[in-house]
Amino acid sequence: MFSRCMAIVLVAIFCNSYSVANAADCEGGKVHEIKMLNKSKTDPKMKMVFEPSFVLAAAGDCIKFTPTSKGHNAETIKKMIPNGAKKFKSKMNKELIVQLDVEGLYGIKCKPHYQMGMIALIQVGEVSEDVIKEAAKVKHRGKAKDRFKLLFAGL
Ligand SMILES: [Cu+2]
Repeated sequence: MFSRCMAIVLVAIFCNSYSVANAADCEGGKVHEIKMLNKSKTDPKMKMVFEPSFVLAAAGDCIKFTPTSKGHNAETIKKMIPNGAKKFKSKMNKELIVQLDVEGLYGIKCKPHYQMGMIALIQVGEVSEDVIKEAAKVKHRGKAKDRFKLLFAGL
């Protein structure tokens, strides 16, 4: 009886995680996880971060935003999204899986902590110098400014 219950529990866990991974219909694309954190795991002095804050993905890959810490969301930044791509926005403290089909650069922010520098950059596919220049031109406030500068310097 015990083992039968265990089996049911295991199947339930398996089915649950399977359906979550399947929820975005990633269709064979790779899933890249970005954690939303109060404190960086690699540099504890860094507060309010997406980790990793830069992701290189292929067209059709999915990004999974995980609310590891509470009090965060993830949403696209105006003018930092490729032409023809859909903007997206997660609810506070909720996981969001998005499939990115359009190549280019996506700027991401956490609404409550944008000024504190809680931003991320996602590159999908190859991007031209012009695309990088356009995205790098977007003005930012507070710590978001410095963190974007660092991310663009790495492209
Ligand atoms: Cu946040």
